[in-house]
Amino acid sequence: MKKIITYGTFDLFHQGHYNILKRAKEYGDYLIVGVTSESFDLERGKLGVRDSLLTRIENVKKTGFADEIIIEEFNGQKIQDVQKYNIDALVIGSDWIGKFDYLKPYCEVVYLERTKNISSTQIRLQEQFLNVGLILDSDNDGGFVEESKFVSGVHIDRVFCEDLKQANELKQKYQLNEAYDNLDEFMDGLNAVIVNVKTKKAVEYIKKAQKAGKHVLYRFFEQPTLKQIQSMIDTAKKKHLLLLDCMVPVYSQAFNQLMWMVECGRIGKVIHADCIVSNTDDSQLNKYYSVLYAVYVASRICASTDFKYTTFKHKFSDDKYYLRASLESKGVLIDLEIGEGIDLLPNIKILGEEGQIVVPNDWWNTGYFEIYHNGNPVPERHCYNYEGNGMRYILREALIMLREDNYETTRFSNEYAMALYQACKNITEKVK
Ligand code: C2G
Repeated sequence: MKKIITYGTFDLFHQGHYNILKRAKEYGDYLIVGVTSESFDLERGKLGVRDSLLTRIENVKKTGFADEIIIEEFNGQKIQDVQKYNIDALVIGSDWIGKFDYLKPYCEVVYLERTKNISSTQIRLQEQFLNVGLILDSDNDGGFVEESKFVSGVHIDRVFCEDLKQANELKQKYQLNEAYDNLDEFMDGLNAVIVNVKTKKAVEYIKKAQKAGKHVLYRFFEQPTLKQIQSMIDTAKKKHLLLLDCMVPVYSQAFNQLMWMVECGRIGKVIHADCIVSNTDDSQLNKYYSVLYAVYVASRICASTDFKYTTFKHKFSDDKYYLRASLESKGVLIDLEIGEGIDLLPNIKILGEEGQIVVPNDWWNTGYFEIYHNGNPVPERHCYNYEGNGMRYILREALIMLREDNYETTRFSNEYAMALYQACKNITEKVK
């Protein structure tokens, strides 16, 4: 009996998938189909997958070609599968030519012509598409252009800058289609705008974009007034527009898995946490996010935004300071240390009754953490393949929200956001 194996995500099942399964089955007597798990797709950078694993399996099953369906969960599994299931040939579409030649010592590797003019990406694009413009005031795009390339359905088309010369330089640098210094012309034809400006003008840009009916993703550098934020939220609600603060940890898979482990009691009841953030020129953070990220961590660990505070600030100069805040809520004490313009060694340590979690280095952009269980000096190591600077996860969230006609993300509701902004204000104002 000739045993064949083939793999795929099989998202939004289409004719191309049907054809390859049919031909793979015809190539032998027994066909095993490996369907990719959600975490494996995330890890290999396939972020736009729409259907659940069960739906994708169900669709493969319905074709009647698969004698057996397995789940592909990690890199290198193909070698294990070929040996485990005694496979004679791997059959896969021609878009993978050469990529699986490493399996040739184990089985025959066959690349079959891909079905033309159809793909899951194409179907996704027809359904939801964000044509985005960038508003910048420096040569730093926050990584959005590079990150958008990983999210099908998001296209960054153009850039606006008050200074046309700089706009043109940015257009060149990021290989965009157009450069503008006129905001109305810039917004014409876009459905979303990313505001990544360092000055207080950010709020003005967001308001203008909302007035023109655009969805807005923003990165602040300094906190606007709570009244300004509330007014932006109200407009977004009224006009059914997205308004997303680009807070990486809110959307990062690795960071959320870490917090879910805390929530489900992996280290017992939490007693204390240290969270250190450092914002220097070369870090991706800024004054706004270093405080906000730290407070966000505190709110996740305590499951509360209602804190008692004590704060301490040491100023090195006008733009360099060491800020320390102790926040207490629900019997949990969180010590935040924030270095603005100075180097601190960033990390998070969470102490529970039954163990500790340690996230070394730039925890807001991490894929790695350790869990120490009481009495065991060897940590449980968790490693997630976290790629890029996290913005791709925010762009993906924006698409999902639009698709579901949902203008308030459950991960970061307006009420929750306002409470955090208030907490940030409390900390920074107390120590002015
Ligand atoms: N395919 C095809 N024609 C298309 C689209 C897809 O023949 N128009 C084939 C692909 O070449 C692949 C299979 O259908 O053999 C599944 O495609 P995807 O769902 O896109 O999965 P893919 O990302 O190619 O994963 O480990 C996973 C595998 O490497 C393949």
